[in-house]
Amino acid sequence: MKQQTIRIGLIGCGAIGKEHLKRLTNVVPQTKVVGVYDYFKEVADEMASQYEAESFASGEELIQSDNVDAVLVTSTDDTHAGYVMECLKNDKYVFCEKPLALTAAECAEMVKKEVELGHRLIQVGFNRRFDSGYREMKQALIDGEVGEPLMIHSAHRNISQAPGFQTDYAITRVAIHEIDITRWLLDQEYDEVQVLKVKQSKRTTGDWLNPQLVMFKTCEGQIIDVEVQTDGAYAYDVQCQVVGEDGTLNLPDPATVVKRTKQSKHYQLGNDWATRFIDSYDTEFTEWADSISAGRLVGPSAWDGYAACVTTDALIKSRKTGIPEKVKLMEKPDLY
Ligand code: ISE
Repeated sequence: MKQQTIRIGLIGCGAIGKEHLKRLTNVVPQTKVVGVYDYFKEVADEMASQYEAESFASGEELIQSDNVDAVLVTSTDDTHAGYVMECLKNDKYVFCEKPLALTAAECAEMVKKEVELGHRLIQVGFNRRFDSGYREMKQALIDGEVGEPLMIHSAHRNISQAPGFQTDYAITRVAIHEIDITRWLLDQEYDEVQVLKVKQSKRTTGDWLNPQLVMFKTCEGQIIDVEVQTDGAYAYDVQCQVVGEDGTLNLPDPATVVKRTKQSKHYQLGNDWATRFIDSYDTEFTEWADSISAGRLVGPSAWDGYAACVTTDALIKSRKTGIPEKVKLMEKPDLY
């Protein structure tokens, strides 16, 4: 049976928005982008004419349109909360890139509203949950292949940042991926978190702290360390090793040709998130569309977005106080 097309409205036509626009048009079979909005009207108009979509005068108008079934929010972080709340008011599915909001209080509002509605509408863009390597690690943990997981060592290294980058973004935009993926891998919430001050890199080009060492302790006492390098790294490199009672699990590097030449052996590492995690985005949106068609969202939820935001707040506080800070979550509603 042919599935019904899901008509998508896109808010925010920057780099990631354009990436997803292509994906929803060329990769995901059951979606069609029918409307776009961007703060810069000429950018939206250009995308609209390229993809035969309507250019809307505001994000709110796009959300309220009867022609739009589901909304994709890829605008600037400070606008996420407003658009997501508007989608909830209009009972529309919304996929929001991380972070779900700038504050935990705004995420809590969304959770409350969804609970009132009695069904999930929000999915958060934690794409790593759709990466085949992380999925294999999760399955190995579920199958008990390395026994009980005891700790995780991880690294998130970037080559450079766009102008305007700030110290906090290393937590809210970068380490937020590890905050989510380790909660998911271990199926645990965090008890406390900390940022440790470390020697600074001379390769940092902007006015922000780099690197930062970020630590999480789960409610069961497992420790996770994350080396966050936001500038000057040799490649875009994401590492994750789970240490279990009976063995370890390592996130695989992306498969590329191994070259043996000039008495050496090497292979190419990527330079950014798009090259490293491209397949995970394809799977993320294909499964999102499938779950909408099935009438039941299963991807990262508003609760996950909320838990991540409470954790980033505690980490930012810890960087200032220098001590571990508690992660205080509200009671988890049954909906999640
Ligand atoms: C960036 O801010 C992101 O949003 C990407 O998802 C992440 O992979 C990258 O490392 C960050 O710098």
